[in-house]
Amino acid sequence: SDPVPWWTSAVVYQVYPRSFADADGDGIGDLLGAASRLDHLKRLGVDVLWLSPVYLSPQADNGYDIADYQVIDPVFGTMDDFDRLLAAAHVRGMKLIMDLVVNHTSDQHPWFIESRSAARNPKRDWYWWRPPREGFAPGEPGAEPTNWESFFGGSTWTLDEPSGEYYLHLFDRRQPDLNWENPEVRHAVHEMMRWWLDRGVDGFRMDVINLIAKDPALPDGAPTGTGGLGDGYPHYGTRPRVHDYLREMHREVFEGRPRRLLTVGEMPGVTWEQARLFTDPARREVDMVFQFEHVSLDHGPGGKFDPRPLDLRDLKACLGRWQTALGEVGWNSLYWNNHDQPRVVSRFGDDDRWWRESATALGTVLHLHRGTPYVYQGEELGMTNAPFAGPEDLRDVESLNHYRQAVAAGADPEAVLRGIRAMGRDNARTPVQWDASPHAGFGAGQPWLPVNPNHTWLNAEAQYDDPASVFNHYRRLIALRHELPVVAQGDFTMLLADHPQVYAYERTLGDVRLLVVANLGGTAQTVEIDWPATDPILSNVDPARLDGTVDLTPWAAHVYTVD
Ligand code: ISL
Repeated sequence: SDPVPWWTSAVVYQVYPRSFADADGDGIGDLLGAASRLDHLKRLGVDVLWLSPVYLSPQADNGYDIADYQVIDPVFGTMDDFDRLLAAAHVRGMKLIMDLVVNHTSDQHPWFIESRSAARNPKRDWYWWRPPREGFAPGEPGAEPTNWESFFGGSTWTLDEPSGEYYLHLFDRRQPDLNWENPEVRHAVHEMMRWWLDRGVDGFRMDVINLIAKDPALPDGAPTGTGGLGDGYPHYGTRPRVHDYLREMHREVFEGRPRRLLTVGEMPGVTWEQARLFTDPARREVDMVFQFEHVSLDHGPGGKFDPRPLDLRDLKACLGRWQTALGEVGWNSLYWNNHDQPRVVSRFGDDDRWWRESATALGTVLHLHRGTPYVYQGEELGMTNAPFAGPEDLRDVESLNHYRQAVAAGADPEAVLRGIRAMGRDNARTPVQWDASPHAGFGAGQPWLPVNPNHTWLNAEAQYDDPASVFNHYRRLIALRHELPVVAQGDFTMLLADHPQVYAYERTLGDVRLLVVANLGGTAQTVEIDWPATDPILSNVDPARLDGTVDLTPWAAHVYTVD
């Protein structure tokens, strides 16, 4: 059987290029900017860089709407710049994985332009085209072929006037869904993927890859209560065919390559039972998945923009279940943040009084689970949510659509904004805070999204030489995974599952035991743990000896080992 794959002891760092570093001063981050900051990643000690989309794109969804998979968008640079970044990563011993967005393309992709050009066009069937619902005229309210609600609000169908037919888009109307039933589509995608691998990239993060297989019957979904729309998920989310598509992709793209590549499938709504199938190495589908359960626990009855406080017991039950489920077979990815999620220190931590303590405690808890940790740019600095004053400060298509639709439906604009301030994706997308200068060292031009005013004290430069900084704590966590096989490979056991404020677990590998105890709250706690008396090997506050009990100051996190 396969030896233990390299990525079980690796840490991945996500670069969202638009917001990472801007070399040419146009206010938008770019490839040469990213290349200029690689030593930051090296210093942190990460193994892999995941690059969010840099392909040619009208940028309706910041590059998740692709108009050409084999061209770099001028806003990010050139293919030469890309090759330079890739070489610069490789020279530093880091791998680089690309974002693969193939559930949909941009409506400006030549494939869609052709597909739309005529009902008899050979590429018509590369996308999902349907006539109006039986008995309805094109454009009439209710004429959409199904009642599905888009991820970004409204119907998933947009009418193309000239042909009188509708096309499907699970996301924005400028992101039409590809028809994976059509083998020509699959072959075109495989060919494009091989082209990138031949160029030297080390794998792919696959955008919403569990949504590519639609039930061709396209049945209506159960009503969601919003504007007569319904939940189409059962008819496009994790359908049986997606396993066939991924196995085929593995065979056509990955098999027989000399290097062991990394594949991670982003999978909204995936259950642990399904994730075990996707990541069972014997099935040859993907190496790991991004699941969404733990980042949905604070969604209220009105969805993500109606947040409620997290109950820590729910979080422990959720992550513990995933640890167990993918313990023997399969593999977990571990994340708090990405470009779609609010900043974790503001969301599950305390970005005011206990900013440093809560950022490092949350990092500790996540990183020492079994799985591959993902660090989203700025998380290693403890970057916080942004203070958006009004809708004019927002840039994200999801937040803007939501604001427009909710206010049009009669919601109180200030209440809508509160939800967006807490949960909106722009929180993750403010420029990385490199230093205290006016644009935080991001670049010379006015950034496309304002830098967070707290960059005057919260920035990389202020943290490099401070041993207690969030950055240096993340550096130690990453080093621990590299150094201790028990972190990479050990079994996982949750402790104190019912405690409302303390997150504790044990990892074991042979005789080696590792214990993580973290107080995820602002009041002191004392807990009893049946373990040999010992001092911590890593702490985010003054080390606390464990001797039958351990005293935890607010947001304290301690790591112990015995062997
Ligand atoms: O962020 C979300 C919040 O509500 C999700 O619905 C998100 O859109 C979903 O996780 C899929 O995300 C991915 O595909 C989208 C893109 O907008 C996201 O940035 C990307 O990560 C469409 O390509």
